[in-house]
Amino acid sequence: MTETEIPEDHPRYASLVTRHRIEAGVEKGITSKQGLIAQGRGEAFDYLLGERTLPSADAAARAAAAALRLADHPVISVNGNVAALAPSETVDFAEAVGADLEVNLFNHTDERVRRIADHLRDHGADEVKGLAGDGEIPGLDHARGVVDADGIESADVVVVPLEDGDRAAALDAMGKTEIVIDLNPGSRSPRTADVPIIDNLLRAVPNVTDHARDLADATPAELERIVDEFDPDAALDAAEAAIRDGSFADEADETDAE
Ligand code: PTJ
Repeated sequence: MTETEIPEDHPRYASLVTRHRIEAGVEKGITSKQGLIAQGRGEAFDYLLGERTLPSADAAARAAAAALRLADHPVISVNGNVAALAPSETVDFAEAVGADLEVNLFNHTDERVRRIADHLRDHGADEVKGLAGDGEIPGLDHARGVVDADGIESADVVVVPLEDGDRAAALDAMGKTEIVIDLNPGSRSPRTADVPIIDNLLRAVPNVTDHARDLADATPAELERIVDEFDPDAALDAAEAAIRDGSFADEADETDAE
C-alpha cells in the first residue's frame, strides 16, 4: 500500500502514514534499520500521550520558537528518521527561523549523509550542511562526533529531534542551548535539554514554525520573557503525568479497527 492509498478515514490514518514514510525511508537508504525500532518506541509513547499536543508541549514549542528567534546561529540537526518523516516541514521550519540544516547521524555513513542532503534539497532546501565533517562534538567517538565547523560546532542554539542521550549530553557540555523533540519524557535527551518538546515530530515541527512566524515582530525583551518563563522540569513532569494518569477507554475501539 502506498501513502496515497491509505484511506484518510482510517482510524489509525496518521500512524499508518508515519509507518509508511519510515519504511520508504529505509528503502531509499535515508533511514537506518534502527530507525524502525526508534519509530516503534516513539509510536508507543505517542499512544500513551493520546496522540495530541499537550498544553505543556505547546508552551515548549513557543519557548523553542522564542529561543530560535533570539539565536545568532541556530542549526537544526537532521537524522534519518527526521528526513523520512517530515522533510518539507523541516525545510519550512529552517526557513521560518533562519536556521541552517545539518545532517548529523548516529549511525554515520557518508553515503547516507549525501542521500539525506539530496532528499532535503528535493524538498526545497538551498544549503544543507553535514558533508564537510571538519568539526567535532568533543567527548564522542569519531563517527558520532563528526559535525561541520561552520554548522553545529559553531551554533549557539541547536534543535535535535530524536537524538540519542550521549550526543544530547555532549552538545549540552559544549554550552549550546538545546531544543529536543522527543516523545519519551524519560529519555536522557529531553532531560538534558533547555527546551524539551515532548511531542511527535510530525506535530511539533509545524507547531514551532507557526509560533516562530507568530513571534516575528516580538521584541527581544518579549522573546527573553517567554524563554525565561518556560520551565523544562514542569514540561517533563506534565508529560509524565499525562502518560501515568491517561486512560485507554477512548482509544480501545480505534485499536480494534487496525
Ligand atoms: O539516522 P540516525 O543514524 O541518526 O539514527 C536515528 C535514530 C533515531 C535511529 C537514533 O538516533 C536512535 O537510535 O535513537 P533512539 O536512541 O532510539 O531514540 C529515539 C527517540 O526518539 C526515542 O526516545 C523515541 O521515543 C523518540 N521518537 C521516535 N519517533 C518519534 C520520536 N520522538 C518524536 N517524534 C517521533 N516521530
